[in-house]
Amino acid sequence: MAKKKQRKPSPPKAKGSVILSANRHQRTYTIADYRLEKPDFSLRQVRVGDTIRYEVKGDLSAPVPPIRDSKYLSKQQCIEIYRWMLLNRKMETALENLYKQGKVVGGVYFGLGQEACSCASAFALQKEDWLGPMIRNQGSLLVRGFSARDIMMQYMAKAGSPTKGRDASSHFGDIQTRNVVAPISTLGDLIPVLAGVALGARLQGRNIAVMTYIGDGGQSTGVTYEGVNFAAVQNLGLVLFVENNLWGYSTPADMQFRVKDLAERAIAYGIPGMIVDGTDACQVYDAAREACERARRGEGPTLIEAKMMRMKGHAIHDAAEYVPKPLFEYWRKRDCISRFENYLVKQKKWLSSLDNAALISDVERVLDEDRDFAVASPMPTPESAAGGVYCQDGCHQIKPKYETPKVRKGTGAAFKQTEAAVHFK
Ligand SMILES: Cc1ncc(C[n+]2csc(CCOP(=O)(O)OP(=O)(O)O)c2C)c(N)n1
Ligand SMILES: [Mg+2]
Repeated sequence: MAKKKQRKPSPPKAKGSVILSANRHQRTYTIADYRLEKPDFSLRQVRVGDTIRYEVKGDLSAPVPPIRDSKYLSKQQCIEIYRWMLLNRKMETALENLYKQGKVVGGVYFGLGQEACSCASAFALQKEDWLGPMIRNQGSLLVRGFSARDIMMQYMAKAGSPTKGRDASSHFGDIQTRNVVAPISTLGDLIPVLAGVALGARLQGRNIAVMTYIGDGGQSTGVTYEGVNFAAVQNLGLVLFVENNLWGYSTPADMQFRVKDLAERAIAYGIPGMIVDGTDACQVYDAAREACERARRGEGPTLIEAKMMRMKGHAIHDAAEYVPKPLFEYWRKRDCISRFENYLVKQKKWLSSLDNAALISDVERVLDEDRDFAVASPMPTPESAAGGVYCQDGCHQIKPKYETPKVRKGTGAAFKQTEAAVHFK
């Protein structure tokens, strides 16, 4: 019998996060880390009697890192991103005030401290790409073409809002022109949906970038794994931002996962993973741009972990008392807007103090106009509840499966309704 020829083991192929070592007994993977500072502290739970609180352990005194120069952004583009970030923040402040005035119908979620991540990531998308934002990515929506007016009307459930008053928070998108999938509250579910959008484009003969986000908490869900794995296996152009803002509701990231950095998850998916400082717009943009380019070349998904801090509670009802105060102080010094402002005005001198002041007051003017318009605009009529959310008037006739209750005159029900009508007048 002919002796089987012993095959030499082939060197491992570069796949995903790239195997460096060809040593048969050990593999080495790389995770690109764009950060100029690597915060070194952890949070632990301390029980005192019946109460639980969190303590920070580590060095919180490090100096604030500079902004990393972008490999791609021009001076004009940097100023444009800065403007989106300002609009993002000021719009959320306006929403907070509207909520306190009782004008917002549902809750309000804030992306305070995360504006660089939302705005600079969406800035890397091209027209034919798709976006699937989560609740904190209102900046991404602004960059993608929604106005502050749209968003404020949405929160007040106004007739002229993107969902015509049918949803009173962030569940809106635009699948006609802006290529925006509405946020899905079930954490992780946007990932397979966006992967499906990329697959759809592929079937039409195009490779596009599809960008979405997941939090440090939400990335633990099973559907996150299923969605990213599907995109990886199918080589779909998913650009996944894992927004590690250190908290998922009141659970600190240190109690949510065991890996050092969430970007390491990329190794298990067999895709490239990278880490950026989520408070540095240039780092966020560069990583997003490179991931989008890979996607458009048909080279598959990228996982980008953006490290930052949720600077408010989970939503407006949450005062975030459980967050140790020194942590807020540490991240407040790293505020993405004031650092970018400093970079543009003082370091690069791309924006004079005068031009900066003019830019800020222009953003405020736009916001004031949009807020006044949104507040003055009407609520939807009750009859309109039977209409569609996405279809243009007349493009679909969606027949309601229910009807407005008809009350017979002279019955107790009619009496109660009249009373109610008088009461609410
Ligand atoms: C599958 C699923 N489980 C739980 C929730 C409830 N929930 C909504 S937001 C949230 C915390 C999310 O934390 P994280 O993913 O870190 O995002 P962040 O709020 O920090 O942006 C939870 C548990 C949900 N919406 N979906
Ligand atoms: Mg979080």
